[in-house]
Amino acid sequence: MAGASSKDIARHSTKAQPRVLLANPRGFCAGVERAIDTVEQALARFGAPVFVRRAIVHNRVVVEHLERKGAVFVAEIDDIPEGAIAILSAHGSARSVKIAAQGRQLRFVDAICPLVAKVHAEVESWYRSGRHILLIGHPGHPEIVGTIGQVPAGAISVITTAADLDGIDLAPNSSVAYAVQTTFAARDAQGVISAIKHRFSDCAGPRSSDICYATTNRQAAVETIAPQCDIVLVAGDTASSNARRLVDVARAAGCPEVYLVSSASELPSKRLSQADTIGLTAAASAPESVIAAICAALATQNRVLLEMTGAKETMRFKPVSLEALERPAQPGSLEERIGMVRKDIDAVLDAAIGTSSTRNRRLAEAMRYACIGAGKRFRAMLVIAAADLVGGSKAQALRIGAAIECVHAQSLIHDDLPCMDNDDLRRGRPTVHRKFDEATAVLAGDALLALAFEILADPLTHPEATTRAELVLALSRAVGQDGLAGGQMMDLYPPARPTPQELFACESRKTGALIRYAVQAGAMLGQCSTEERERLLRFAENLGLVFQIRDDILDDTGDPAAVGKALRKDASSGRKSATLLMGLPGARDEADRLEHACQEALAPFGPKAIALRDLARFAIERAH
Ligand code: GRG
Repeated sequence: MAGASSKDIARHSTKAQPRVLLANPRGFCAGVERAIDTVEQALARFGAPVFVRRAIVHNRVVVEHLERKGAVFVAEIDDIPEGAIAILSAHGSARSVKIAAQGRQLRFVDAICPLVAKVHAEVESWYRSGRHILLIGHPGHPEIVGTIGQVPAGAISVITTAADLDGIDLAPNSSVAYAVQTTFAARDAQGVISAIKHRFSDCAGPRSSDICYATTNRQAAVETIAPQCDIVLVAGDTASSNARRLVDVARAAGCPEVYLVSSASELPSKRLSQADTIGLTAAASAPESVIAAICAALATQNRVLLEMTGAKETMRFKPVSLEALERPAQPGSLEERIGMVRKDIDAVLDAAIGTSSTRNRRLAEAMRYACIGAGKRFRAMLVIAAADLVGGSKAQALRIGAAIECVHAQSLIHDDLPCMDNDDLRRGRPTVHRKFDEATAVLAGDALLALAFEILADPLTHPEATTRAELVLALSRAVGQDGLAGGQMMDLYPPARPTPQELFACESRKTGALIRYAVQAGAMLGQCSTEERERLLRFAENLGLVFQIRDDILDDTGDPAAVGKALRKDASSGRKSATLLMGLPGARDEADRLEHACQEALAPFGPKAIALRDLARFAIERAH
């Protein structure tokens, strides 16, 4: 705390009502929100305990809140039981930490702030280009320890002030680069960077500042209010570097008395009661609950709370994927089989899109983005399982599966367009029109649809022209007026009060048609009796409906991070879904009934139908 005097406070005592100036922005940043969300999502999906190496963010209130939910905070990887679920903190971790986590067979994800990850990438690239790195930061801080740990020992020297350069034993013509701790004081960093540039003529630096937007904005905001304040309160933890920097900045800007408080119970009540103007800011790791409690305490002193204007923050980071926390697939399990099929399907699609230099690169890129590397590959799995049941060729089934995935990708691209569902996120990443643009999205969809038919009509898919023609004919029907396009129209323009039958007629086309086609096409590759073919079609009809009802249930109850797209849209958009029409319990009962019908249709096939049976179970149990 800086030396304050009651005289200073008296300077403002003529004002009518004592004030609190609320610095803006303050509190949580996008990286902190993402890290906390990672722990909470992991707890919600996998249950306690979820181990976290080090404080996920430097705030005791946050840590205790997560502990109550079942998070266990540990100092080192060795403190975590083998095979457990673990999360690495937002400050970033040295490579050796990840190697240790792999050694203990942990299922772990890294909640590193993407802006710290950017510094890691810069440091690594400068190391590779032969530069010595001067890292401006506070020695021993976890972010600095993590950044140093990206490159071999000795490749980085940490400095905090310009004077520290005196201890660096490098000739002035050495090739160097500098990086900065993301929570360093912006003004202090400038001085050190100038000194580095003055000393070394060959000095590289980051293209944009390493100091993060949240640090910069919070420091600027407190700097603006501090000169008008008798006291500045910084909500935050003593372990938090960005909190301590806010204290430094407030003091440097002329506030005589600055307090770092981790909760309302630490407020210096007596000093506050003597102050006219109090400033309040909060570190990027300080939760809103603490800020609100401090405001409430200040409001009881008959103070007027004034919200100051400041930079608007719109930064949001993609959630950390929790896929790595899933239990490793057991050999021969559905998950393992899906994993293998995914690689094969991606390879067929990649080759089919091709790399011809005479074609439009952007179009090919958008096509690849839409159909490779994501998606459950449920429909492709169905073709392979159905073909296997009737003794068909796996290679042929794979090509048909790839063709179906092209149509599926096209339907998702178009479904996401602003003229339809207007979605920004699909499969956990920006939709095609968001990543590229609308025209590219429409054309990528068109080209994928054409590619689907090209794959089917290619003799590589089937040597018999009649089978190829049947495959093409059946797919045309599955996508046209009686299939996806017709079903989508029914979905977009439903009757005012649809009956469940009308809803199922829509879903049977929109979603069911492609699922039916997958089973039908797989069955075309081998031998089966008419009765068996009918059973397979009955299975597929019920499966298509289960799949869509599960989709409706997920829209109502699912986890958007797991599903990878915006949820709860059905109710707000007025879309008629199974849960809306039948209620959640009714939709669940209907899905159970349909799954039972699926299993019944397969019963006479016995163990041969295990793969199809697994897929029906998956359709009803899936969380994404
Ligand atoms: C194909 C000519 C043609 C037109 C398309 C836009 C449209 C017309 C139809 C919409 C079809 C649609 C998006 C139906 C929803 C089907 C559904 C449940 C999709 C989600 O499938 P998943 O969960 O997705 O298998 P992943 O990402 O795992 O592949």
